[in-house]
Amino acid sequence: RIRTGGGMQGILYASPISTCSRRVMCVLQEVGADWALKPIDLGKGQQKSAEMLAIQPYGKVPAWHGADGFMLFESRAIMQYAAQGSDLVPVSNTERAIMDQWISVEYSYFAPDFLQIYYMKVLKKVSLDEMKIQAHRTALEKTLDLLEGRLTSSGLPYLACAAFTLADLTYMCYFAQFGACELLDTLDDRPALAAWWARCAGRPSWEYIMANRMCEERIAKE
Ligand SMILES: N[C@@H](CCC(=O)N[C@@H](CS)C(=O)NCC(=O)O)C(=O)O
Repeated sequence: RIRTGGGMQGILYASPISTCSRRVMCVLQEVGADWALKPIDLGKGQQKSAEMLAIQPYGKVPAWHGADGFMLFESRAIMQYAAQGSDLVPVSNTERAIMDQWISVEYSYFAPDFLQIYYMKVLKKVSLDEMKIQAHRTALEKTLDLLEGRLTSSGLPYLACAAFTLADLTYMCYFAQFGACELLDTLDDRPALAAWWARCAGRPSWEYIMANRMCEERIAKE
């Protein structure tokens, strides 16, 4: 099988500092896509403009508009679309199934608990309630234990297989906020997960999308 990927060309409507946007920007960098950024200022409500609603009916970021006219919203769908045929998706059926399992865990269990903490501690769009934070933290720790257990029992550096895949990538935008969410101590007694996160965060794709120069270089010309 020939591994392709990277042939994508288009514009990503995104907020460079939003978690879901970072998921997609990281994939686009990983596969070497030819992409431009249309920055959407969430604080100014630009995600609710008529132009945005035409491409993302919920008025959220990110959304993809390909040079071929293909449009797509939902960060995980864009992530999967961009990664097709690339090294981010294992060729083996079982490895791919394990990748899908951890992506589903992220979406179904990890993100719902993590985001409640993030909304309270960082975005402040939900009023701070320490009891609720504790409950979400306890629930989140179950998933952190499962991730730690997976890495430890497999002896692998990444979640699905020996290579970095979407299973790892999909969590990165949230782990990057662990400091701001006062969750970094959860890694103290989970050494395999801490090492995994250091490995992921050191990827050139991630360092690039987190760097200030990224916006200047990627901004779409009007
Ligand atoms: N499930 C969606 C979530 C999109 C989402 O909630 N985006 C946030 C930024 S991470 C947003 O646009 N918030 C602004 C708003 O809701 O008005 C995805 O994965 O794309």
